[in-house]
This record gives sequence, C-alpha cells and structure tokens, in this order.
Amino acid sequence: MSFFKRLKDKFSPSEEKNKEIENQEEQPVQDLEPESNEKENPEAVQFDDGLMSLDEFEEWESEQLGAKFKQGLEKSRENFQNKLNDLLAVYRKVDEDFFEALEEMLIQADVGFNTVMELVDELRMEAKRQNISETSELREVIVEKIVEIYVQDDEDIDRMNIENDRLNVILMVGVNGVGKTTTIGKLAHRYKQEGKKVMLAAGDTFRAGAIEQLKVWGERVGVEVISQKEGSDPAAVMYDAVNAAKNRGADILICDTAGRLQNKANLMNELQKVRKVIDRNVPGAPHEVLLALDATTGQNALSQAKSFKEVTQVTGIVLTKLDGTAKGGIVLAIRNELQIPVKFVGLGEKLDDLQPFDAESYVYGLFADMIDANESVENTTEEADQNDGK
Ligand SMILES: Nc1nc2c(ncn2[C@@H]2O[C@H](COP(=O)(O)OP(=O)(O)O)[C@@H](O)[C@H]2O)c(=O)[nH]1
Ligand SMILES: [Mg+2]
Repeated sequence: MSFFKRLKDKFSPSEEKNKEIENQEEQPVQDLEPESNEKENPEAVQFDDGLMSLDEFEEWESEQLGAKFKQGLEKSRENFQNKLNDLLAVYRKVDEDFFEALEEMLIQADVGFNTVMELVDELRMEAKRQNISETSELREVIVEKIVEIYVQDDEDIDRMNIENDRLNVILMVGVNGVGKTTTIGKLAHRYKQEGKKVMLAAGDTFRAGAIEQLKVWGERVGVEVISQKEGSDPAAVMYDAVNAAKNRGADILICDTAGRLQNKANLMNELQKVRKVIDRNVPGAPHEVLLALDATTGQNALSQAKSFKEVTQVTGIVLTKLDGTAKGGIVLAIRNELQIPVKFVGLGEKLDDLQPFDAESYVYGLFADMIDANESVENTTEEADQNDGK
C-alpha cells in the first residue's frame, strides 16, 4: 500500500470512507476490501452491547488524533502545502534547481539547516534510485522521508517514562511564557482521564501569580496542588509535594518551576537543588524532565533548548503553540539538532489540545489535504503524463 494511502486510511474520518464505499460503483478501483474482511473476522473483539469493538475504537481514536493534528497544524499546512504545490508547478523536472528551491522552502519553514541538507540529500538519492524524473512523483517521497528522518531507528522515542506501581515525578522546565503551567494543567487532565491519581507542585514561587494560576488549573482538572507562599524556596515546596504525593499514594506528581534563564548560575543551582530533594525522597526521580518550548519563537526555541541542556538533564520536549505558527518545521529541527525527542505538542488552548507527538500524525497534519486527495494526485500525474506525451 502506498504511504499516502496508509496515512489516509489511518487518519481520515470514516464519513469519507463511507462515501468512498457508496461511490464504489462509479469508481471501480477502490481498495477497501481487506478492511471490511477484517471487520467480519470472528476473532475480532466484538461487544454485543452496542459499544465499539477494540478495532473500531482504535480506528476512531486515530481519526480523532488525525483531526486534532489537522486542526492544530492548519497554519503550517497552508504554508507547507501551498509552497510545495507551487514548487512542483514551477519545477516540473527533477534537477538541481528544484532541489535548491526545495531546500530554500524548508529552511524558511524552520526545519533547520542541517536537517534540510540531510533530507534533501536523501531525496536526491531516492530520486536516482527510483529513476524519478517528474517532481510531482516526488510528492509522496518527500513526506515519507520527513517521517523517516524523524523516527530514524528509534520507534519508542516519544514514549513517556511512566510506570504503574510507583510515584512518577515529572519536572517541567522552560523560560517564562512558553506554556509550562498550561501544559501541566493539560497533562494532569490527560493522566487523570487515564485513571491515574495526579498531584501538582507549585514550584514557580518567583513569578507573581504563578502559584494562583496553577491552583486554578488544579481546580479545573480536579487534582490537588501542593504550594507554599510566593517567594519561598522551591526545593522546600518539592519536599512537601513529594511527601504529600507519597502519603496520598499518587501515581504522578507534576512539578512546576520558575524559568529564569537570564541568570544561568541561579537557575542551575535552583534546578540542581530541586532535583536533589526529589531524588532523595523518590530514588531515580524525576523520571521525566520536560522542557517546554514555544514553537512560535522558531530558532530562538532551539537556542533556549541548548542553554537548558547545559544546566540540567532534559528527557523530552513539549512544543507548545504549534497551532500559532506557520513554521511547523521546527519539530524536525529540534529532533535532529538536539537529539531530544518531542514528547508532546500543544495544538491549542483547550484542555485536550495537548497531544502526544507522533511523526505520522504530524506529517498528516502538515499535508492532510494532499494525503486525503491521494487519488486525485495520482490522476493529475497521469493527466500530466498524457499532456507531456502530446
Ligand atoms: N495557542 C496556544 N496557546 C498556548 C499553548 N500553550 C500555552 N499557551 C498560552 O501561552 C500563555 C503562557 O502560558 P503559561 O502556561 O502561563 O506559561 P509559563 O510561563 O511557561 O508557565 C498562556 O496564555 C497560554 O494559554 C498552546 O499549545 N497553544
Ligand atoms: Mg507558569
């Protein structure tokens, strides 16, 4: 099955699939058979109480995910798709001029210089290997290579280190305004919905109003917030919070911190102290140190990440406000230039707008119309071939 077809099957809403089935008589070459066979498989888990089967649920779940990424990446998609389509229209033949224009386009979308070079080199080789001479035939290869370059050999990169039967501690770091507190609220909501007992630690004692803001999130989500008064020692807050979380048998404790990058030495001391207090009470913790970065700040986000890596160990990135930028290529730059996985992306301001990052959902969000229109793309190519022949 082609890459686009597979993504389309995975993420596109079933209404469209249903329409396809209805239209099948007019369009005889539809390849929907295997899926309908699967549904009739007697081994498949089916409930006779009117609920969805597991297969149906998983299908529904990935369609929801597809819709979320599609919505959240709307600005980037307009940018990526339009520019790529323009490029394919201007440069019909695969040659150096085309590759250079493609490089330019990707760099402008914040993909990051080294990543662009790597990606376009891969494309040059692939075009040679498959003997592709029309740029329109590279469309799918480009999108597929983006996924490959992200995933590399590591399928599990975006998994969170959360285990049952222990207190899991997540430390949230990042400069002011990137979305730490908001992300903590959304994460708490997500884990609570999964049935976990979640608690929060108001470790940003520096910024006025930060404690109150976390408490508001705690109330909204329905989880307990451990706090002290403004200006108190964050390490003392963590000490209280870890003990409270242990006493209450919490599964997950998420800790807010102040992001004072202006003074690196201070920040380093503060984070080291906080980590020490946590580790002393829960050996091995924090299990995750998530760095929040604001996608709309582009290359600046990359330099923040480099600075934070110098002061503390970071296990994952939360890339916030991806919905607010047309330059969604920053995801690839972060992955390739920092070697830190993006574990979550913020796709909006609502509670359920924080989603686990996944390279396929991401490229679906970036190229959804192109992927959904897969058939017509193939037709266009055929038409173009015919026109060329005339
Ligand atoms: N559009 C959008 N806004 C976000 C997202 N995440 C956070 N924000 C907004 O960013 C602003 C700063 O967030 P806050 O959590 O206070 O940042 P902090 O200083 O790092 O704790 C708030 O207005 C949030 O609503 C996101 O994914 N999308
Ligand atoms: Mg905050």
